[in-house]
Amino acid sequence: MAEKQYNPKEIEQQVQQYWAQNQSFKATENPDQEKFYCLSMFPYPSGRLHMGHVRNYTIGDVISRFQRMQGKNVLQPMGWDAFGLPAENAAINNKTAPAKWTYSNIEYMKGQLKSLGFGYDWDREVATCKPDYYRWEQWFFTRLYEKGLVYKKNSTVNWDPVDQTVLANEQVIDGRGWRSGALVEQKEIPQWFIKITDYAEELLSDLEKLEEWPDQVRAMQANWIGRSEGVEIDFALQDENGESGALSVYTTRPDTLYGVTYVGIAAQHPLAEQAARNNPELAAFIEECKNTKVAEAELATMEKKGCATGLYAVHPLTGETVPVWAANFVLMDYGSGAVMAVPGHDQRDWEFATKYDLPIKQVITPADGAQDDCDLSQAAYTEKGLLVNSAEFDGLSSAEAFDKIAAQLEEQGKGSKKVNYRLRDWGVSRQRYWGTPIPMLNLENGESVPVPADQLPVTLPEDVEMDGVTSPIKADPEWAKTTYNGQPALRETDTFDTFMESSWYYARYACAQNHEAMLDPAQANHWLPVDQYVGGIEHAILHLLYSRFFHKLLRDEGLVESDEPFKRLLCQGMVLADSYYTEDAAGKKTWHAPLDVSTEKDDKGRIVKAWLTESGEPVIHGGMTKMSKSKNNGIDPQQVIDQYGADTVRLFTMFAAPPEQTLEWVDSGVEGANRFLRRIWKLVHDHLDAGTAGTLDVASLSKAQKDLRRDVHKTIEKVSDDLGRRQTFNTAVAAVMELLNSLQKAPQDSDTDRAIMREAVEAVLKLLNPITPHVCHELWQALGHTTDIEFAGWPQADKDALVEDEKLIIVQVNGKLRAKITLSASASKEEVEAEAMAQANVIQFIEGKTVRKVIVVPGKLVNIVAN
Ligand code: ANZ
Repeated sequence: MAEKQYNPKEIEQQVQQYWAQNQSFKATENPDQEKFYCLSMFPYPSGRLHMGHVRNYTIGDVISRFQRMQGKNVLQPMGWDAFGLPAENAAINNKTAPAKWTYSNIEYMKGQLKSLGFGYDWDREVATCKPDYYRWEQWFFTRLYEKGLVYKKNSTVNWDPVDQTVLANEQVIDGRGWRSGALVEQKEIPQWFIKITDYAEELLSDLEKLEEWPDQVRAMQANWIGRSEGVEIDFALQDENGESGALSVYTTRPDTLYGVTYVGIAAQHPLAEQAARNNPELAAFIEECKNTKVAEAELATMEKKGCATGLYAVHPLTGETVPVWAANFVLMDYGSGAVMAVPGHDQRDWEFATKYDLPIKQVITPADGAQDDCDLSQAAYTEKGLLVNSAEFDGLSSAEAFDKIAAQLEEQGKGSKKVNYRLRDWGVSRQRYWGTPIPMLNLENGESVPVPADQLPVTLPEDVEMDGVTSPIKADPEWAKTTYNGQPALRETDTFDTFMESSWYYARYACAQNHEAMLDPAQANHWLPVDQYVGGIEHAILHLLYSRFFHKLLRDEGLVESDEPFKRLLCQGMVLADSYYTEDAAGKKTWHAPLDVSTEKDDKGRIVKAWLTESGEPVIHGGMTKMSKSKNNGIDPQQVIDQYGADTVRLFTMFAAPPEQTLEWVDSGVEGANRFLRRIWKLVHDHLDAGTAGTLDVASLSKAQKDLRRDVHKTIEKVSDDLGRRQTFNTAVAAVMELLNSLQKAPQDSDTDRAIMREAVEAVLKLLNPITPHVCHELWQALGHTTDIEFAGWPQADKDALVEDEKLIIVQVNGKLRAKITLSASASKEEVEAEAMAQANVIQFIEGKTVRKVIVVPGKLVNIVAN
């Protein structure tokens, strides 16, 4: 007799041992079986799993197990995004080396993942900080260099003076470093770039192929790539000596060409720098701009500033001259670093012109004649419309004028149509230590060459001491020293952006143990593309774009055949929890951990009172907010696992919300999930105690038995759809919960009753197995099976069982419910109508009235219209 008490700790350990011994999740290529590659974004080994991880990985595991039960050959790997800044900071704080800290975190977190019962093929584990991983990244980079896809360029970077590192634009928040909070400075240093812009068009157009990605993510990527169609126009330049060269501008609105009243150039534009040589005011302005780099998003709102350069530009069509101004809202690295300013129709140009008293000229008028919308003394009119004050182009629409003006410029050799992308090349150099060393050598003659293949990998020393300021490989002058063809050379001491490692790990899993090559094309092509990718929406742009880019690079290197790495994408929502704080007299908030707080709730579950459990001091409820360090409202998954077991945690995370939505962590919900598992446990054991089950003879079932069986098969149908197509795991659980209510009430007296119950509990265990695999495995064995439920196949709904013999029909008189009747599903319209009209309550409500119309919706409803 099986153990009666549900003891998650014990069974989870046993089941996990079973999986390990049987290598249940080891994936081997098998050409005869349909493959399914399910991948969750790998974690940064920060120390402990957080609830976001738990949610992410539970979703991935549920999908994996579901697909395995569909008979597919499932690959679900796991690894570590192990390079990055936090390891350095932790190492400094804990006086240890980043490597040591990282490896011990990996070990701990791996144990946590195992204790959650995730079915990973651990033989394919990768840690990106290991040379056997990053060596291939280094090799690939040198390949890209040889293909001309890599270059070195001096460029202005966001410099965090505290972290001593370059920050990406998105790491600068309100002008400060995202981590340190320090005011970001501008600095020019040589950097390595990869030409992602060469792939801009394909990255954009292939978004269309990603039909199983959320629209929102595709839109975000398209926006980031930012394709625009415009015209590049040449303006001749004049200084006091007459003509001197030309200046090219990029515009998306050539229809406004006749409205140009000045030309704006970036402060870093060579012309501005040249003009500044004998113009101290301009020189000062350029200097000022150097220290305030603007993110593109701020261009619209920032204060416009500028300085006249003393140069004049000749309008390409009218021949008039307009002044050239250096302006802070013109970016050097977009288009040509210069704009034709049309203050009448561009708001930035308008603000600038208003400030510096430059002329504003109208050349577009609203197409619908609504002149009120167009008051250039108040703001620019930025809509498209009809041309005015534009010589022979007057009266044309903006769209027509776009083509005609472009054509005329082209004819005169003064311009041409051009497609521009907002996407910039990918700067991959970082000045930090804990990353992949960039495999380049700097020679004495100033040249840079890739590290020869036989000298790869360039290994990062792991046994180092961090002084908190300088990267150990920069601090040690010996590290960089080497030779190249007998000549002294210095290794590059910058490391790669960690997005490099996460851009191809999904492919490496296909052949993680391969020591001969980056990828084995046969294995890679067997598993790729990833069928299902699961991860946070915060990666909607950069990580996913870089991975898509890398995939195309891998393809062009002949390593993979597909065009895209991830077929279907699911972005899970955030995990929220209640937050609590106290406030001091100065308004400073102290956030308290939910664990330290007691609450009183009203009958709707709203918190009406909250206090610190220990001291009784009242605290303010800060609402449900994202679990975070700053609000101190993180709930440690480990604690919940220890208390309730992994299955409860998994069940709650899947049940509490649809996967894309935010999940509110509620203790009572966790308890509810645990209670549900106990009920299942009891149901199966009660069934076992009730005696042997007979064979099921579907032909001889009573109505009640048929009804119950129908419930079971309807549930199978619904859960299959919910876990597969819809990916609404919460409604799948709800359906099983509902079924359980009927099952608990069902009699188990006769052989047939027990046979139906047998079929039902087996179905329930299979349906729940993807979500709560430990308890299902255990109960499956308790039912006497010697097979592993994971490989027992998915239950199929019996179509015959789904057929309803009888239907409940609602009878309304003038739209109001007056009766309910149960009729054979095969009853004809006439029979239904007759039965409805015969109901006592119906007779009463139509008495004295004339029946005008009877509407019969078969199997559902009869509406009688009478007056
Ligand atoms: C004249 C004009 C008139 C413009 C008008 C707009 C409206 P997207 O769509 O983002 O490509 N621009 C061009 N290069 C720039 C730079 N380096 N820094 C800042 N702004 C720049 O935007 C293209 C438009 O952005 C261009 O079209 C140009 O302003 C501006 F009624 O030219 B437009």
